[in-house]
Amino acid sequence: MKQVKPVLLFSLCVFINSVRSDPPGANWTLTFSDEFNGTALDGSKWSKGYGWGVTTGWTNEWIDPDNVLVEEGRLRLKLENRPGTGKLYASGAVNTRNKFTQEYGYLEARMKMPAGSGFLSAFWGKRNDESWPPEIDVIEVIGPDPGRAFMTVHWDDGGHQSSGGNWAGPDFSADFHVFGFWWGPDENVWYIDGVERRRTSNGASRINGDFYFMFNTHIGGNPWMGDPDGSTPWPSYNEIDWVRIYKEGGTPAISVRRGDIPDGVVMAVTHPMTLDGKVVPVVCKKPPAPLLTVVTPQVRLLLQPSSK
Ligand SMILES: [Ca+2]
Repeated sequence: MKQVKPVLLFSLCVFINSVRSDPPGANWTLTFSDEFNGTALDGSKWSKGYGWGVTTGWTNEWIDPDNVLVEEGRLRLKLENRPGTGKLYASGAVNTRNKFTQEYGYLEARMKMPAGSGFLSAFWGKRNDESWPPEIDVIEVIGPDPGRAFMTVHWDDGGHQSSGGNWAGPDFSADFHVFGFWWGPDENVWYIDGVERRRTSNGASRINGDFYFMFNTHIGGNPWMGDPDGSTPWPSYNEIDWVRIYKEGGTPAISVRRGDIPDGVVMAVTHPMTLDGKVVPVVCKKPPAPLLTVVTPQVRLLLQPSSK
């Protein structure tokens, strides 16, 4: 046992290996990740701007490459009250178009979004060929209501269709939180800090193709997030600590040693894993089980990918 934290009155939280989250469900292979530990954006993974350019037809920001910063171990998208390219506000955005694409899998990022009238911050994806819809919104947070997570999918079925929901949680502008999305062919599931917050099968069969992925903050021009006003703080930042994308398949993702598990604990495993080097037979629920697996009434075991 490497770390024990009390999380509830009678509970312990046991972290094995590093403090990283793990995609729920079956075997997963990491296909894309960025910890943003350097001093500049990794151009082999990302381009600055949106996949199609530096502006949108429905918002009032323009993407200035100088507003895409990698510092303090984070990707920081700087938001400024500074006009350019026919738009009112300077913002940052990054995308993986033509550099990384994937169909289906598990997407996860640790983010802190800015509060303030006019901001709409997102982690999302669409087809690499720019056909639209479909679209996946792993997470959208609007600055005027930063304690609410919007989770939406869009698809085409004789016209644009969408299925959205939201969850009122903590102030997502106050601290970092982990936003996860299971993209399956039959169902889509959203997780926040490892807890399932939404699932729907609506449109799932039509949300397919090679997608690329983006982080950005739109600014103004739409009633949803409003326009910046005198209370909007400048500059503000949309911060991304890390992003990890997984694809189903491969070898068991989790490996633990018996000594890592407290004596007397009966493990109710919902993840493929090895124990003392032997694969533990498990039944993977589909759609997936929650990330946090209750092991006993007294103990929760947060299973982590092994780096060994
Ligand atoms: Ca980081």
